[in-house]
Amino acid sequence: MTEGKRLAAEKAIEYVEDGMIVGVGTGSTVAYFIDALARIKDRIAGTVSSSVKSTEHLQSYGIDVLDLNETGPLSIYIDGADECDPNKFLIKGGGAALTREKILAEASEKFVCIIDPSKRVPVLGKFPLPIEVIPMAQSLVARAITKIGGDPRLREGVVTDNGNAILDVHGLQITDPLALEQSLNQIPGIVTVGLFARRPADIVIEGTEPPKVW
Ligand code: ABF
Repeated sequence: MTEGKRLAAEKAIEYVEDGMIVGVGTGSTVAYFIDALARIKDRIAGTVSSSVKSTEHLQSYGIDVLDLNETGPLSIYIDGADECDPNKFLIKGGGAALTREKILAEASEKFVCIIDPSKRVPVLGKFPLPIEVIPMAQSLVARAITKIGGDPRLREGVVTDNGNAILDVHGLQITDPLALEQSLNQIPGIVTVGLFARRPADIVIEGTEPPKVW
């Protein structure tokens, strides 16, 4: 599993061009990418990070972490996923960084998703769907999720970088990821839904030997 993550992460370096400001996701696959990025850090103009964890990792190498409000749109965003379907629709949020990850994906021209092969699924939903919620709305959102057949469970002991909570929703049949993302987005109290269908990945790199790019 980790070999697959490393292979995908190292292949993603090929998409980093001189002078780029690179959007950087979160998770163990991205950690391999940050390690590889450090080896070419003098070629890039800096990064924008999706979490405190990635920021600390980048800064440990002396890589500049910039403010998205200063950089404007990004050429490239590199991030992992928990699940990826044939349409490059993703479930993300296992790392509790889904809100800033979705912001960076939105801001980026090219979203390159790096995964080990185990993340590829025919249909999304085996991985419980992470949803970031405003703490006061935890119960309200949980009731709404239950009404649509989901089994929402609070991710104990986790507060996101934005000070919010995470509900992990089990048991959803996600036959139409785009429709589900759009309907959940309407529920007051939901900050971010861990479905990336409105803005899917542009390129997927699977950590096989050699890596599969599609
Ligand atoms: C983050 O990385 C999350 O969105 C996703 O849940 C997680 C995948 O973690 P890993 O790369 O450690 O499998 O982008």
